[in-house]
Amino acid sequence: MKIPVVRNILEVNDRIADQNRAIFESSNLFVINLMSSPGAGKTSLLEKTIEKLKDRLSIGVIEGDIQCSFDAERIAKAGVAVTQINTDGACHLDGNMIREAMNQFDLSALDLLIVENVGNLVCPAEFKVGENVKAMILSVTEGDDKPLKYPLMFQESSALVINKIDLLPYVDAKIETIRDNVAKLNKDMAIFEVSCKTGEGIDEWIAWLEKQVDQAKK
Ligand SMILES: Nc1nc2c(ncn2[C@@H]2O[C@H](COP(=O)(O)OP(=O)(O)O)[C@@H](O)[C@H]2O)c(=O)[nH]1
Ligand SMILES: [Mg+2]
Repeated sequence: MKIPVVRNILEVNDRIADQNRAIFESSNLFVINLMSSPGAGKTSLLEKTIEKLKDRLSIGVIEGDIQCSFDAERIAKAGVAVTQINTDGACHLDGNMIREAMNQFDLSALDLLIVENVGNLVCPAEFKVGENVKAMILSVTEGDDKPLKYPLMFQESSALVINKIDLLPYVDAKIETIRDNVAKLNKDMAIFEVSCKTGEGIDEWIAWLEKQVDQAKK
């Protein structure tokens, strides 16, 4: 009995996400859905991304959290429009929540909308929200086996940002092992090695993101 119910929820969500997608497209707006486990560095990467891109692109951010608005406050400080969604216990964002939040922006004035999903390496990968692409972060402190343990997110995402490389000397994770494991799941994944702390590797990520936005606008 439960399986059809789950499938139903995903189908309804897909329909709403497709409607969101159509609205974003009519506003000529590129949307990225950023996912990771809690603490991998989503908000830190957003802060760096905003710093580098806000003079070139008009950026909006939707922050998803179970509760509180700490991340939205950090993003507001970075100087772009932000809306917070509190999921009240739900472990992912869905199309409906995004529909509510996107109405808070003047979408036609934006070039890039970044959705920071709820910190979770499983559920967010199952729910489309109307994004052009999904991207994810894995920090080196989480271990190099995570692609094989949580394959769906790695399969669904177009880009992987390996964060906290400044900590590599202190952890057992190996970048090569992460890359080998990802290659077994998603050969097309763009992979970036970065440190949001030192700024290393951020420019390559920015170049990829800018290219995605440009290509979508053509
Ligand atoms: N050493 C180090 N710490 C980082 C890096 N990126 C983020 N952090 C720290 O990791 C913690 C979680 O980061 P945050 O951006 O809030 O992660 P989120 O929960 O995925 O949004 C914070 O204390 C950050 O300062 C990094 O590249 N290196
Ligand atoms: Mg965050």
